[in-house]
Amino acid sequence: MSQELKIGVVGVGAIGRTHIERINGKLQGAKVTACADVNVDFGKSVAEKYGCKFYADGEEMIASDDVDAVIVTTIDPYHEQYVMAAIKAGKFVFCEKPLAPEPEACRRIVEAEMAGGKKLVQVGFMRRYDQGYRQLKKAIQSREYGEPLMLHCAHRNPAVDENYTTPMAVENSMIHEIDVLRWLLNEDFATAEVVFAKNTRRTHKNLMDPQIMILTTKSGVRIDVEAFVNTGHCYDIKCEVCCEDAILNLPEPSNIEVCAKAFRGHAVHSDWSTRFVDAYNVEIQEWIDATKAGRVDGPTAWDGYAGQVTAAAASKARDAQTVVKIEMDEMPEFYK
Ligand code: ISE
Repeated sequence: MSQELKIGVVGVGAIGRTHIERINGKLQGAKVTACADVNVDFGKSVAEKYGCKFYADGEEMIASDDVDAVIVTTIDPYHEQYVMAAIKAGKFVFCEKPLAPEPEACRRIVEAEMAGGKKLVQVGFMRRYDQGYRQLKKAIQSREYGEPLMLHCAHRNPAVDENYTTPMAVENSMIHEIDVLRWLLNEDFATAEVVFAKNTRRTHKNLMDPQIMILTTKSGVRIDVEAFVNTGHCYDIKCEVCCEDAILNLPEPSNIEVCAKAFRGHAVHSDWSTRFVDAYNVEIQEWIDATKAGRVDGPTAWDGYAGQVTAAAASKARDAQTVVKIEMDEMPEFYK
């Protein structure tokens, strides 16, 4: 396909709108031609702003000739419905993480995609497109520094609102580490555990913060991930990989160093949308290019399923305060 890819976006909340802006304003080879949202008045105002056609019914938009490919950015529980509609229409679909909140729903998507006989689904795990993580993966996979043995990671947000509860540390935040670490190390996890630190005074009654998730991979790599979502001061992502012959660290995003007022240092990010803005741009551009070439190059529906199986095990481990073994089906040939 050489002409512009016509994209339909289902769900025009914040992330949906930033994807529309990046596709229409920054990226090449595609245009958002339609959008859909259950909130009709708001959806219409977004469609008007970006000059695209509005549909109150997302499934109708997906089936229409107005769109060649679909982006799903609704709230998580509706992902399955629209991804399934895209598979039914035989259209490529990019779905923000998580593919679906429950592993069973992800599995249904996997089955539907395999039944259709063609990979169509990509999951929005944008960290795989961050230059720093890409450098780490290259260094690990080269084995120049020996085998990776253990990893120390941190996922720190400045603040979350009162709707963010204890399970979300795994399911909404550390799900990113679950995916990116599985991709970095190129293997699945064997066990999960989640322990609590002393609660920060900034948290509320429905959120234990910070938490530490401990994962082991099938080959025995040991990983700890700190989720501290009310640091009060920064958005900070760390990933230190201890290999046999070297310690590899995720680079800090670059920023000028300022020396002033008896202080020397550089600004740090305060939000994920700026920290990973380049990764999002690369992710969507690569998705557009692969879609036009008739391929899925990024995280697949199987990766979405594997992530949710791991997250469900970690949640179970947290609730029972024990170590949980991760049971996952064998990856089908279709995804290899
Ligand atoms: C949010 O939903 C994200 O996806 C961000 O990347 C993550 O850092 C944040 O903790 C989540 O709440």
